[in-house]
Amino acid sequence: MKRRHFIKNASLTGVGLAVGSTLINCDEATSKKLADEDVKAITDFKGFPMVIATWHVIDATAKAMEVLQAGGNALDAVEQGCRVEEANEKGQSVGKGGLPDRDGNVTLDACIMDKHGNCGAVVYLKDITHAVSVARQVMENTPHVMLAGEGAKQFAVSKGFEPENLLTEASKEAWGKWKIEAKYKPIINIENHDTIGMLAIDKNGDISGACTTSGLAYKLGGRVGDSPIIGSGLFVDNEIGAAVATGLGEEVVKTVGSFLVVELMRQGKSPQAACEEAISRIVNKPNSDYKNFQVGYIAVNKKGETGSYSIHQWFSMTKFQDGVNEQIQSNFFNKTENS
Ligand code: SD4
Repeated sequence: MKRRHFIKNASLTGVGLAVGSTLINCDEATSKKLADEDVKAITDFKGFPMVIATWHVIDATAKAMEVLQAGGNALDAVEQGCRVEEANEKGQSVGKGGLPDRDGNVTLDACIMDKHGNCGAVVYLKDITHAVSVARQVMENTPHVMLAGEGAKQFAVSKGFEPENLLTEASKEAWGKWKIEAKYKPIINIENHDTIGMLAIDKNGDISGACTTSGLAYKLGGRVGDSPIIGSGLFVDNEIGAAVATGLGEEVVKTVGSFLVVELMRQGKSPQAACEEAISRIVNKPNSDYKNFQVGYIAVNKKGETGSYSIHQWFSMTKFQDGVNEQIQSNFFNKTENS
């Protein structure tokens, strides 16, 4: 396992103090815009720009950082970062090469959210690799938030996206093997929990996020998970922070997980504590079946502090900050058995 990277930058403490009133005092935070001196402290913070993502995706975070270092904004960074994994055919849970539903259709879900709280999403998108970019087009070029299925595809084509077959030979073969028993069972921590959620803070201290997935392998045709649902799979509040989820989407949707994490940060919790509380809402439900599924959250606050937490072991976050791009293993809830 790689070394966990702790932020030890003295300027962070300064930023923490400077923006502390906004982040810690719930009443003020909900009603007040950042003061000028807070904004200055944030933009002076050496830890920005920064990017975090779910799972081990250092090529994706490297791409996002390249955009940020070139002066790009957080929105461009998360879109470009997610596109790296969407194009990676070896990743069987995102974009091209994603595992299909039980009928053999690869269907993609994605969303994006910017510093103004604007958002766009696509669900059940077929034949278009870069779902995250279609989601951005929905946000920027339609009066809507979400487009689904055939309408989403037609919209993408009208914007110049090329339709292509997303079912690779490897995923077709995996589907063929699955069909022998055809049992639907979400599996903990394999490729079918490899949704890419990415959160970035640019040099101005502004936050954006994106999330893209082919959803759970061998799902029912038509099934949509948490990943394109604003508030569930992703939420960004530029005054507070952002969060993104991975894992069994049904459980994330039921607890509106990413919105919950951000609201907990608004109430003064650290990103780490907020992720832990959101997981505790799932595992502490009466009759929770949490031993049989995984959910993981990552979060960042306005100070650039991060957190990640999951139900089971082996969830990880990739973080690129202060010149270090690395995978960080997440702490997790279920310590009672090898998960
Ligand atoms: C979903 N949250 O569709 C996604 C699954 C996931 O990698 O994380 N896949 O429920």
